[in-house]
Amino acid sequence: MSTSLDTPRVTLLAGGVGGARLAHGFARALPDAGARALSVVVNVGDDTERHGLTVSPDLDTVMYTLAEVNDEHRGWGLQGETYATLEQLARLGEDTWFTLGDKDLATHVVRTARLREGRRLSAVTADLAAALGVRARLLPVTDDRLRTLVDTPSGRVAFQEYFVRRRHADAVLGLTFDGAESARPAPGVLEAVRDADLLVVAPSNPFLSIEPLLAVPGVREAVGATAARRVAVSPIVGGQAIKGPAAQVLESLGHEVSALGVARLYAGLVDVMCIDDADAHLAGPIRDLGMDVVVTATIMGGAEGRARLARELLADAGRTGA
Ligand code: FO1
Repeated sequence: MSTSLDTPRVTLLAGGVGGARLAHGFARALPDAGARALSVVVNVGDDTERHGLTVSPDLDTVMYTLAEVNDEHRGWGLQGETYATLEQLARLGEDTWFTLGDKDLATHVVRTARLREGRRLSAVTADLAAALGVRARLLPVTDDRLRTLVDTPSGRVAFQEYFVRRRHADAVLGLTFDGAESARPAPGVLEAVRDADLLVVAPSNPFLSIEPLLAVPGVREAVGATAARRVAVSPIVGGQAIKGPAAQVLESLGHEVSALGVARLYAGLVDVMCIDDADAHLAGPIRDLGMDVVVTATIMGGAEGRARLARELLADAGRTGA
């Protein structure tokens, strides 16, 4: 393991908002949060096509948050958006249940144009992130097509149909990561996992955001093989999801809705569970699963709360010599 504690290498496995906020925390906490120090491997199972454009919501949420141009209130999209294009699209008969702002649309136009020129999603993402001033390395988990499909009581639907159009109100009976079996990790993904000193599973939805990442052949194995200290941050605090449908999804799929339920999912994959102070009483049962436990404030409010959580995780890794 490459270990210099002044310049630890951090790799974060991330979905949307929770992953983006913790990535922002590390970008602030690391002495030099450039591409060598911070890599964020991002889910693409939520990607969708709207109005002929390829939209990568989780990549964009992480990118905009790291660039500090995101809409903090919603967690996704850009600050100061306007919706003239969407209004006109509606007038022209398009279905506009997926809210795309005027400035956000520019990202999708550029991404789609470059993909059509034959460039890879990872290369296009790197260019977009650099253009917005993001210094960390932003990596889609794969350049290949991977789409999460959700089985609901009324049938199988595409991810954004479930999440946005149906407001994640359906019970989730099962998930398919379409394309995962034949997907290859994007360039840099396996290396980022292998070469990390600290590997963090973000407080993202374990089933909707993290599973599709791990479903790409080679990624779970790389997490298993890395010498990094591996930490998962619970997205469940006090029996509730910090954001989004994590609680309903855990329940629908028969898991306990608690930080302990999350720890059971990640047992064997990570060395440490990071849980909120509100769940301190679960530390014992989580340790019994064979994991170390970090108990701290995990609800990341503003930039300082995110950086504090990141520093706490770095300190834990430092204490254990990672
Ligand atoms: N989330 C919503 O709840 N409603 C939307 O209309 C919506 C549009 C949208 C557009 C671009 C983008 O990057 C994200 C967007 N999101 C929207 C968020 C997104 O659906 C979810 O955050 C993720 O896919 C779940 O991680």
